[in-house]
Amino acid sequence: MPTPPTSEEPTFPASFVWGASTAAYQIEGAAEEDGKGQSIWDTFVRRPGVVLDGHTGDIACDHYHRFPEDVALMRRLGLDAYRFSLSWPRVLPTGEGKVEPRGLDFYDRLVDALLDAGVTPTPTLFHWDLPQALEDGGGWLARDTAYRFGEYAAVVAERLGDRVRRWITLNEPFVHMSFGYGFGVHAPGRALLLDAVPVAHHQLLGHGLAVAALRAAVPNAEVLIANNCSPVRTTSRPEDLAAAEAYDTLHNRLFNDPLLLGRYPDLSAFGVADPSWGGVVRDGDLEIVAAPLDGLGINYYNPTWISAPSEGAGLPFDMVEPQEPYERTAFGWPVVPDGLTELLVGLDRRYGDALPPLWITENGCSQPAGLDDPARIAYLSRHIAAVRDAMDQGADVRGYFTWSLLDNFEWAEGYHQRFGLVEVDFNSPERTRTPRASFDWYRKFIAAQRQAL
Ligand code: GBH
Repeated sequence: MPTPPTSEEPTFPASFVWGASTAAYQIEGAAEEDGKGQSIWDTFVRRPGVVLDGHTGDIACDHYHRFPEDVALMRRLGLDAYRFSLSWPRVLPTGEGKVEPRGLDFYDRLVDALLDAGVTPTPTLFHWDLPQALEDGGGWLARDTAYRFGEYAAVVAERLGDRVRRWITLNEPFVHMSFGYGFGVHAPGRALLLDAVPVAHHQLLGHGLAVAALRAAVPNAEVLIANNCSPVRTTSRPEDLAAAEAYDTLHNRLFNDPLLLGRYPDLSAFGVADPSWGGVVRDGDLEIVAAPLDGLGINYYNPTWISAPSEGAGLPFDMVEPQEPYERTAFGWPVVPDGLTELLVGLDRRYGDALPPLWITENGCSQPAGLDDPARIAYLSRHIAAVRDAMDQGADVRGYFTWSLLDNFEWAEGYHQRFGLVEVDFNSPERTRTPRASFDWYRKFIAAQRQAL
């Protein structure tokens, strides 16, 4: 049984930002409209067997055509901010060179509609839909892609920077590296295992180049990155502790250390002994990667349980199931709100003065279809309380964006997992939207926060 939400919700500072998140490929649809180029997801979903039931994002929520309805929902919800992503191939069909003005016009209209509704637009530049033309040149395994990303950031900032101040460069570079290039379960579908590690550096280099482009084009730009971070849990056996440390290095520190400390963690547990990773990390790169950030975005879903590697494991750890009988989401993910407190406080302890303000850029859960979703309400309430606990223990957290505003294309799961505050009927041509009970709960929660001030 889900824990019911407490009647007394915690109070947050007046400036705390309440938001919701989505991503371009997961909601926009209009995959071939207005000159948009192909992304790696447009091509990946056509491979047999990679997405459940062969679902694609061709139409998705049809947000490209129906965004005014979605902005009206956000206004009703009383959101302070909306995190969405831009489709790189909509703006630059081949990833570089010729700009598609109709693609930029779409984001221009969206930004204006949001501002009109009193919702702060908070765009992410890259949420996994790389232009296919760049993948054909090596994708994020190629250093050049980082430079193309910096140029794309400049194009977008030039157009939207008069109205958009807060930006997010990348979404979850760890997940893109591991699911996309390591295991091949996401686009571009490459299963390179540890040979995927250069993808981490090239994304981070692209991030740093984008930070510079945004600061050059946008007065008082505030730049964040959204990292998927997971607290690591294990037993007290020394071999388990060593495995947990290796996992923490790959999942969390490989991204946070270079961004915040300007150096990579020791990767010798992964057979990478040379600090330049065989020439991937060049002189001067880390200064670009470590450009000061205005905030660190955290996407939190659950902790990861690790034990010492079993015989023949290709990695220095095993991912295991927790022993405790946690409540599970419809996806089967364990519900562990105190993992979020542990994560935020842990970052504060680990990075100290080097840590910029924190933002929860994603947190939410998949629940069964239907409008009555008490388990989602309980999930949100408990995780928001966990953020408050972390703040009470010293973490500087400035905002919370729930994943997601709408049911959407959940990557390899297609439309089978539902994360929305708003239900979307993917069988109706109108993609009818209906707010769930959790929508109402969040609306009242946000209103109560304002009243409490
Ligand atoms: C995010 O990724 C994405 O940014 C977003 O696009 C996506 O829709 C959303 O989350 C929901 O999936 O094996 O049980 O320990 C989340 C990355 C990676 C988080 C897998 C949870 C494993 C759960 N996820 N992870 S479990």
